[in-house]
Formats: sequence, structure tokens, C-alpha cells
Amino acid sequence: MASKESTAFAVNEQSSHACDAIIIGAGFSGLYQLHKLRDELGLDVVVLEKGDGIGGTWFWNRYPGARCDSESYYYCYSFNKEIEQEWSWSERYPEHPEIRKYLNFVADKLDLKRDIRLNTEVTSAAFDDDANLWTVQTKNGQFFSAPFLITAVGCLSTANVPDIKGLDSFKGQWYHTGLWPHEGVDFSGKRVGQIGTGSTGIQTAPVIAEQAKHLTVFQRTANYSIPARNGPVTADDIKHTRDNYDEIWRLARAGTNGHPFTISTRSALSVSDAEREEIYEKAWERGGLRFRASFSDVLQNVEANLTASDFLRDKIKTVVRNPVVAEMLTPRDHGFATKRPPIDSGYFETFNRDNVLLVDLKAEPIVEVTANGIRTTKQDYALDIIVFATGFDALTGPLVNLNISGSQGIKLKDAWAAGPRTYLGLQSPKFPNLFTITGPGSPSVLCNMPIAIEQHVDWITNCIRDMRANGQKRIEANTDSTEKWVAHVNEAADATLLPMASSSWYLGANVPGKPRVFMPYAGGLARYTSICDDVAQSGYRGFALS
Ligand code: N01
Repeated sequence: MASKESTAFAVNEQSSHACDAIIIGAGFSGLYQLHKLRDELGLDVVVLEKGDGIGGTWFWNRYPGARCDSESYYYCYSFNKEIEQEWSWSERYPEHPEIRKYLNFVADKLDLKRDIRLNTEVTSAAFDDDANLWTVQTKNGQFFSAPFLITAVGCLSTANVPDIKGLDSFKGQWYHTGLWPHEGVDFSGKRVGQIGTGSTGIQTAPVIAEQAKHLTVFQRTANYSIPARNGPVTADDIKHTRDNYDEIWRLARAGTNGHPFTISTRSALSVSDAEREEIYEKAWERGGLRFRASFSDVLQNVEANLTASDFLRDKIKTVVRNPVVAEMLTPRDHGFATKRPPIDSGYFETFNRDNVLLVDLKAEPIVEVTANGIRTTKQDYALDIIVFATGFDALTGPLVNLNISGSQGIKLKDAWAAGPRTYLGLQSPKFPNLFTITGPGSPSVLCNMPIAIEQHVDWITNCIRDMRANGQKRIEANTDSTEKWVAHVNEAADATLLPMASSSWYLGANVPGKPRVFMPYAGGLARYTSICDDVAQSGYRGFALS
């Protein structure tokens, strides 16, 4: 373990804390990283967490209807058999309080909380080239220093509140779904306006519509959605899962998206129309993200994709009674799953309610927020509450906002001005000893997150272990290997239809001014894992170690 003397930073001794590794964020990734470094490598580790509780994305996203889109039995850790056998989920898609309860259960079981500093927001991080040391400053004036800095800040944690003229003048209340008040919001008797129809908007609209006097949904881009078919988990389900966990995790790691099911090997174009319809119908009835796996080429071939898109477009017509509204809700500008596909509990049905109105922002863009509501180019909508379900400055936002300065003072914000440049999504040149869990350039958001997180945390832990064993103090991604990796990330994306959705947050398109770069690695989790393993086994090819 590093001694205080060897790592102490020359700032106010009263408020400085020296350790072996600093982790930023106490969600799924921060908790597991703490456990690995502290309990397996025996390091002195501190986790700095902005919130006053643990849970990461599940700490902040408490909007009505917030649930997980992966199924509960695999939206959890796989590294600990006791946790696996002791924990029981109550629903197929657990609601946010249950996921927080799970993470607290894990943190208590592994005694993690003693090394987590809550209410500790990082305001900057700087690398000292001479000492090979990161120093992190917090909003409450504390300094932490360590040779290793690991970001565990999530990919979707920087709320994107659109800069709409007049918002300050609004007399009602407004909220962003990703920063939801912990005490909840009382919608009873209120006229609510919701902007945004991504996964979040699609989850929250049905619940708000039930509680509010009236809901107006302002839609910029119509979206596909598959029914979640949520329901209780039975005792038989729990037993079956517990008995089969080894196989479940094997399948999850062997696949493209970290889900424990296989993608069909058949092309959507290789079967008759009737057979294809039957396969889609079964997948629709089963519900959830598995719909994507119905055929091998839904995300590879435009014609194959069209079969899935058309099937889902037709479903909207069968659910929504008013044909004009059904057409407004029908996506025409992108293919199914080229943007992250939402799953829902009664989303399209919501538009059959008398107290719900759909506004098409393509036909009547928002002009401004007024004191009393939202004004579009066509009319004024009187509102008491505005809900921004407008997503996030994804992947890069949470990292750039940490105000990180690397070697020779270079700022991450400048290094990534034209888009993120990482080697394996794990490191960026000029930022030695900084590891980014599920960083841009890794499979991250294209996966069931806990599985992607575990793969990264295991790799980082092994890397630090190897460095210590070899007496190495510094690791830095080479520029050359990074450029090649960035090219490979683009190539992997271009082998799919994913870059075709021009409004996708995968491309940064949802944030005005953000460079249009496809950010996650679309080559699949299994392939990515084997590349990372190979790099490690080769003695960390592509990194400079000293
Ligand atoms: O955000 P989004 P999200 N004016 O960016 C619209 C994960 N997630 O929070 O498409 C008007 O997808 C925007 O319109 P457009 C999941 O990975 C997971 O819904 O850009 N509208 C879009 O309709 C998901 O993909 C879970 O044209 C504006 C919406 O707001 C990711 O989080 C649950 C606008 C934003 O959709 C993000 O989902 C929920 C503007 N100025 C989310 N700006 C679980 O697994 C944006 N929009 C539980």
C-alpha cells in the first residue's frame, strides 16, 4: 500500500487525503471497482460521490415509471455467488427504488460504504507528471491524491436541458427526468407538458398521464417501442435463475450486447413473409429488447431492418385509435434499433386517453416557454409543470465536465474537442493512469451495462495489479494505437446501420454543437473482450508503461 509520505500532495494538509486510487462515482461501476482494488489488491481507495447516496444513475433518475430495460435477473453483478443466491428481484423489470435497494445490499454486504465519501462533488482533476500523481479537488474544498484515477461516472449522467428561450419566465415548475426530486412530484390536478420521447419519455408518459389532469407530449422524433411485458418474478423463476447462473453469465459474455440470449443466425430475408411475421409476432408477445435478436441482420441490412421497422409501424396503428395520431407517432426517418430502442408499459395506449395530447414539433417547433406554458409556431399550450425527458450529453459529457487536466496541463475538453479519442475506451493519450470505466470507444451503452462494467473493472484491476508487480508507475495510451482504435470504432459502427439515425445520441446529435462522432464500440462485447484480453496478455500493447 502507498504510504502517506510517498503520495501526499503539497496542498493544505488539513484537507488533503492521499491514497492509492481515487474512484469518481458510486454507481454499479464505482462500487465494483472499489471492491476489486480494495479487497483483492489491498489498495487504499476512496470513492468520491456527488450524491448523498449511492446508486449512480439510479440515485438521480427517479422519474415516475423509471425502470430498468434489461431483465432483472441479469441486470446485476455476476462476480459474487453469495449475492447471486441471496438476492431476489420482485419484477421482470425492477423499478428504480428496488435497484437502489440492491446496490445498497451489495455495498453493505461487501462493507463498501466506509470508503465512499458522499456529498463530494469533484470539480477538477490534475496530473502531476513528475510525481505520477493525480490530484482531485472537490466542491467542498477537499483534495485527494493518488497515482490512479478511475472515472465511474456513467455514460448518461449529464442532463441535457435544452436552451429554450423564456424558461426562466415560466411560472410553473419544471424538472429534468435525470435530476428528479427525491420527494417526488405531485401531478394531481395539473396540466403537464412533457418534452422528449426517448426511452425515458416513453417510460414516464403513461404514468404521468394517469396522475395528471392533462398531459401534452411534445414529440420531436417519433420512436419505435416494444412492450416490456413487465410482471412479477415467481419463486420458480428465482430458483431457475439461481440454478442456471453460470450458463446465464456465459451467454451474456459470449454475445454482442451483454444479454444472456443469442441473436438468431438467420437473415430476415431468408424466410417467407408468413414465417417472418410469426417470428416477429412471438417476439412482440414476449416483449423486451430481445425483439432485436429475432434475425441476424436487423441492424446490418437495410432491407432486413425494414421488415422489423414495418412490423412495428403497423403495431402502432393497431394500438392507437386515432389514425392521425397513430401516423404522428410512427417513425419514418430512421430504422428500428438504429437509435437505442425503448421498451414500454402502455406507451402507445396512452394516446387513446382523453387527457393526453400529442404535439408534433416537426410541424410546429417550440418558439419559447412563456410564463404560462409552451408556445409553438402554431399555438400556446397552457401548462403547470414541464417535464424535460430530453436525455443527456452522453458518454463524453460526464467526463469532460470533471475538468480533467492531463500531462503538461492538457485539458480533456480540448483533447476531445473534435470527438472522444480513446484507446479501447479505457484510456486517452496524455492522460496517464486515468482509466475511464465504460468510456467512449468501448461497448458500454450498446450493452447490458453491469456486464460491460464488470469487464472493464476486471481489466483495469488486472492492469494495476500487473503494474505493481512489475514496479511500473505509469501507463499511458499511445497516440498511434489510439488513432487506430478510433478508426476501428468507426469501422465497426459503419458495418452496422447505427450511424444512419441522424438524431441519435450515440452520435452526439441530441446536443447542439456536439461533434457528430459515433461514440460506443459496435463490434460486440465478446469481440471487444477478446481484444482487451489480448492487449493485456501481450504486455499491454499500445500503451507506454514505465
Ligand atoms: O434520452 P434520449 P432518454 N426539443 O436522448 C428529445 C437510457 N435509458 O433520457 O430524438 C425537443 O433518448 C429527443 O428528440 P430527438 C437509454 O440508453 C435507460 O430518453 O433528439 N425535443 C428525444 O425524443 C436511453 O437511450 C433506461 O429528435 C428534444 C428525447 O428528447 C438513454 O438512457 C431508461 C430536444 C431524448 O431522448 C437516453 O434516454 C431510460 C429539444 N430541444 C433511459 N432535445 C433504462 O434502462 C431532446 N429532445 C431504465
